[in-house]
Amino acid sequence: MRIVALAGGIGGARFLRGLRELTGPQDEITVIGNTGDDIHLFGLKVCPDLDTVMYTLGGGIHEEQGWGRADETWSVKEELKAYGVGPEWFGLGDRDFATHIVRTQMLGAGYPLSAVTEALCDRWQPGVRLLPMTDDRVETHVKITDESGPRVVHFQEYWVKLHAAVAAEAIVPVGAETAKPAPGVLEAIAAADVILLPPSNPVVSIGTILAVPGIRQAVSDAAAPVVGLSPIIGGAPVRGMADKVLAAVGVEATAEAVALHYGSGLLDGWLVDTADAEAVAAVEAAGISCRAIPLLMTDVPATAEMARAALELAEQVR
Ligand code: GDP
Ligand code: FO1
Ligand code: CA
Repeated sequence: MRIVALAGGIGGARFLRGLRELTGPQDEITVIGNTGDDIHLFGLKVCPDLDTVMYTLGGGIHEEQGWGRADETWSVKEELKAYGVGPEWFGLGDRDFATHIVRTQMLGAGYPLSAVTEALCDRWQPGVRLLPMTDDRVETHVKITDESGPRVVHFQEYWVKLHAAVAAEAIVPVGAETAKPAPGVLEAIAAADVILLPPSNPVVSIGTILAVPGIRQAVSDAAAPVVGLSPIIGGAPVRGMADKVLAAVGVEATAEAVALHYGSGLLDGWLVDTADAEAVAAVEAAGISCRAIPLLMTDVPATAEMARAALELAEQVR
């Protein structure tokens, strides 16, 4: 089976680990990764969501943290601090730095991000084909108003430095409007037997991928059923601050509202947690097949069970 998944960082990566567990060598999983979180720091290109997927599936992730490398050390960060060179609020460890150095060197030599990602994955062997949504530069920015007045900050500054503590007034995927899908993205979507939307952030992960011209259309035009899993359980994100960026696009942080935000034009099926079973009828009334199952990714077997339910729902709506 040819499976395509659109993915952000932690939620996407953990779901993919369950999906990979469930599937076999005869299945082909193509992951279209969000690059709107990318940031240039210390002259290096950092791709948090691609790296989170690559490290998680490749066995190099810091499990508890969900991002960055296991067994990390911080000498470079300390040395940069001694020079007074920041930002200090973004934690790049020594092992992680090597990834960004290799990536930046290859980009500088003229390789597109998709080729660089493939080269990095040669080492990590994630067991999926990981494609960036685009080879073009896209950076999500967030409009806020704080004591210094109205301003726009990079998504990482909003998320990591400001902890999304101020309201997000607008989310702007800068560069998305002129970006082209990376090679293989539209082809994979068109050839898919099933398209999955993991429990990733609907605005700054999946929303950004869908904002690349051609991708949303390709997903809704695809012959394959499209099934999503709610990142919201019981009216709150399981982890992180997705409610803040949902508010910026006028969407309530509920499993039902996120389904309606994607809409029946995009989604054929939607899985909500058993805690949100009362949302099933409303989602189905909107023309999206819906089931309630446990959606907490507590371990790989529980996550594989979620993936199994998503593929089963895809069969039912096909
Ligand atoms: P990020 O890029 O690291 O923020 O990761 P994603 O965009 O892929 O996913 C973030 C979303 O994953 C958050 O909104 C969380 O609510 C959701 N999430 C994290 N863990 C779980 C889980 O165990 N179950 C569900 N349903 N959602 C989860
Ligand atoms: N998230 C944090 O909350 N603090 C950090 O210092 C941090 C560093 C970091 C370094 C590399 C990387 O790939 C990811 C990193 N993240 C960090 C996670 C990343 O910023 C995610 O994009 C956000 O958590 C939300 O998507
Ligand atoms: Ca992200």
